[in-house]
Amino acid sequence: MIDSNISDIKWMKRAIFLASLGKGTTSPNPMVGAVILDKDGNLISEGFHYKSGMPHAEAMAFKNLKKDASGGSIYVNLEPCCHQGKTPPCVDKIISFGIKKVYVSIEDPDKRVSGKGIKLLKDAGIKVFQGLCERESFELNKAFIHRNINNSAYGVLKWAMSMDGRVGLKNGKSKWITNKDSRSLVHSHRAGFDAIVIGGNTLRKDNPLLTSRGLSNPEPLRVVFTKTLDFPEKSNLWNCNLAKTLVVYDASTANKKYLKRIPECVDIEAIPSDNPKLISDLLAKKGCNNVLWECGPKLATSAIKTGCIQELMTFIAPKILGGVGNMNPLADFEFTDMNEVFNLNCPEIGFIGDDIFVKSTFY
Ligand code: AOF
Ligand code: ZN
Repeated sequence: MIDSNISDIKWMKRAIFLASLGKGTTSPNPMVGAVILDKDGNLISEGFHYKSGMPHAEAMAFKNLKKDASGGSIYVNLEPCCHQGKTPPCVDKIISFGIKKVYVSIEDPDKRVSGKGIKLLKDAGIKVFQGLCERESFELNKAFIHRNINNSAYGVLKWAMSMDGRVGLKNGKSKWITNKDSRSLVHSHRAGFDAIVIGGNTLRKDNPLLTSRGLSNPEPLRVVFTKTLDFPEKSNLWNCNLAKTLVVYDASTANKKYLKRIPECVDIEAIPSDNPKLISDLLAKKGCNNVLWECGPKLATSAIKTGCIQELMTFIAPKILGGVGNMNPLADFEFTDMNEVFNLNCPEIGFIGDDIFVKSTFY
């Protein structure tokens, strides 16, 4: 049932805004916000979920109550939970505080909930209105939803290229293609991710920091995938004071004698092949909802082929690098017909100075 009253939309948008304050800290949990009105429609409390293990949005809102909520309404961007997890079920709180109307934007895909929370509310005689602002709510929690449905992390692949589609010169030089503001934007984007993945070649060639430069706390997990384990003794990724690092190696090809070069503070996991899907699945198990892939052409191409990538973040600079041998963002997919190529959707385009930013999706 959808109630599209203007003020209901306003309160749901407020709940979505509150939810977004948890960006970068809630994983593996979703971002959730809650707004409570009294029986006369006055705002009496609000709250949001900050971190797994801490109170859910509804619990925060009930904790912050300024007035009696009985006979009132609550607006939440995700179906209230009905399970005992790290925290008690929100449905019980909603019922015990005497709320009469619950506005839910979208269902919780977590199998412990998925529709059961809404049913319990209805069984308790509460009116439930579902579907307000669903598009915005889906967009906000698309990574949480993706991980719950696919048991794999939502992947975003990023690259910066010239007007002629090059990401570096033949000799590997690529600093810098895009302008300073685009590069700062990448740092702030990183803050919204649970992990950043690169391949061994990128580590050896660029020795990146892979941090948000302090914009998020904790910093995203830095993940480097290697087929050889042949890493240098010194690397920015080995500095665990900046952020955590995880090395994932292909056990079928790597030489384990190199393991001793990796400092003890770095986590290490083996996967049985070089299939990047195993990395996405492993990171989902570790509680990552979303992953930013900042890798070179080979790993990026196989990440796309194996379904690890749901979204592209492309920066285009007004430069021409030219040259047949200069670097492309991707390797060959060996398409032989235009019917085989990927057709993307393009929900966002913007300018950063004279660079262009394009967000596109595979769905
Ligand atoms: C809500 N409100 O604010 C959130 C919900 O381990 P727990 O107890 O934190 O439970 C995590 C699950 O609870 C998570 O997977 C999702 O289904 C739901 N998250 N539910 O009613 C909230 N964060
Ligand atoms: Zn809950």
